[in-house]
Amino acid sequence: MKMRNAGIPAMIFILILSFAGYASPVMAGKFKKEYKLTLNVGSSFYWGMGATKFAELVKEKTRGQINVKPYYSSILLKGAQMKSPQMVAMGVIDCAMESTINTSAVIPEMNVFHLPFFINNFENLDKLENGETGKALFQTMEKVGLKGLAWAENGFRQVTNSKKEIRKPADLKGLRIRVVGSPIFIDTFRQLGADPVNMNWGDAITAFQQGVVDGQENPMGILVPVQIHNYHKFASIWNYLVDPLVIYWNKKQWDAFPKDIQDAILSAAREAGRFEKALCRSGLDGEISHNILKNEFGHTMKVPEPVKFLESKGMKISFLSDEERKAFIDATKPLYEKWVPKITNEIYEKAKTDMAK
Ligand code: X2X
Repeated sequence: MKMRNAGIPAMIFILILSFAGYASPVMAGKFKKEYKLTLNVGSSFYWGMGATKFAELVKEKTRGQINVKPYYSSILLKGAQMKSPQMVAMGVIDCAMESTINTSAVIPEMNVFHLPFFINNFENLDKLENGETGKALFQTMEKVGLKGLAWAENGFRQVTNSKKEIRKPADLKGLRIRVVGSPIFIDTFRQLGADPVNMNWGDAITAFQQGVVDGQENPMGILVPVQIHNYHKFASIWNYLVDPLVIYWNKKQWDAFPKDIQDAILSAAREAGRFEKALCRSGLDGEISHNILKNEFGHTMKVPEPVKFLESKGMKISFLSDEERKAFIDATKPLYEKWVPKITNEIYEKAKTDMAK
């Protein structure tokens, strides 16, 4: 009898808590043992090092309460890199450090970064991420159940191949180029007369080894760690589009975290993003990123000058002149008609405004 009476106030207490939104496992101090983080590359890539850093910082800043475990090389997705945002939105995976390319199947607005020859340099990219465009993109993520925490970077993508130097669109004619399974990439390379083949990154490395494809496109932060010089002799530095990364979390889970935990994870994401960006930009932005790495993170790059490094391995690295780039810009311009509406005019205009600031 006594027991039953005691149960009623307890029930009411729990009900009140749940209506107030507090009845999450968090309340009882029961965080999950492990929060799974997905990313598409291995731990030796700069992006992979960024994910490792994020996990370390989260642990440190939450005083061991939150344990993020990076699952490298899309292992949780069996390599299906384009599925990461879906899986995080569904809560099958807790969080991600993922490329905007791999996010673009769910959030087509992310293709604002992948419009050929639109963004062109680090300065413009930073303006977009820190400006109205970045804000709008994070809002779009929330609509599909993802909480964007911070930007990081894969980088400006450059084309490499085993056959010939590429300086003009005609040089790409007929070349089999591995691209990610994202339609804007297929469109771009078809438009330039190449023969694009879409393939997950996990299969791509074997395809380079076996010569199944003639070429591919990826940023320096991938080309150096994957030792592209072992497969391809030619690289053209054309900065044709950029590939930022976003650190994001399942929104429902995120909203249930107490404020101090959210703040700690956010701060970890920003710091890891800053570190990882500097890794990817080092040797490509004068002394800026070298100094960030040295002064803020006590980190020295093993390969401080990526271009010189690849050249020392026998690659021919071609920098396109403005005029040469113009031929590629003109050739890919017609794609804007199809892709700007998918990105939405609103985001496209915001991006132009941010870059003009
Ligand atoms: O698949 C790629 O090319 C990579 C590793 O750059 C991405 O995940 C977008």
